[in-house]
Amino acid sequence: MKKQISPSIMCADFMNLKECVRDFEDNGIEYIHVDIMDGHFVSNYTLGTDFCKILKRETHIPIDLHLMVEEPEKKLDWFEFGEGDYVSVHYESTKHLQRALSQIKSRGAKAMVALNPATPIEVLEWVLPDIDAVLLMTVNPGFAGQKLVPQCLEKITALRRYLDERGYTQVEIEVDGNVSFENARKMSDAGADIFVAGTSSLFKAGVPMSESVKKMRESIN
Ligand code: S6P
Ligand code: MG
Repeated sequence: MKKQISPSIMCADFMNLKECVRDFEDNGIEYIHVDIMDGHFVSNYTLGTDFCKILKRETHIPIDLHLMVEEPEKKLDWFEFGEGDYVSVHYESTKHLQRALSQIKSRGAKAMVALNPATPIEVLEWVLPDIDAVLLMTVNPGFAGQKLVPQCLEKITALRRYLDERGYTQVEIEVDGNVSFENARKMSDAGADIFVAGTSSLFKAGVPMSESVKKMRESIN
């Protein structure tokens, strides 16, 4: 599977978002990771519905919507997404995971389950037919700038094996949290396919995006 980059736009300079999106386009960025937090599932607020709407008008790059909200199945309709976009819901956030995943698929988007570092991969067993990808959190969700939870590297390897053994070789693995150039290489070797790039890599003041993207591609390929 082709290794892809999904920059976390909550790490961008909000005063220069337009420029940032042009930079993504010029550098062949595959997805834009949009973190949505509700202050309950995680103790923070970030971006919201209007932001997604504007972003979808501004660029052709598909969005990678990461919903860190309670009961996402009741809120999916609030967001604009469709064909080509990825949408992830947390296993820990809903009693109706399968319903949420079907709702995402019915709109033509790719459905992902997100797992916190402490959540076992085995919870995926009965939703495997409903998913296109798994988002493995490699930090506890809520904030940028945290340190990798080290056992998550082994979890990537275990997840790849788990999916392959069950015949789900096409299901991709996305990693999110402290995806530095160094960690990205290890994550890629372990089997990750999509890399959420935040403050640890692409968003460093004074470093041109083209340089960081090149470095990231070298790390993951
Ligand atoms: C965290 C959120 C992430 C962060 C990203 C930041 O809850 O889901 O997408 O924005 O992890 O990257 P970094 O490199 O600062 O950890
Ligand atoms: Mg995220």
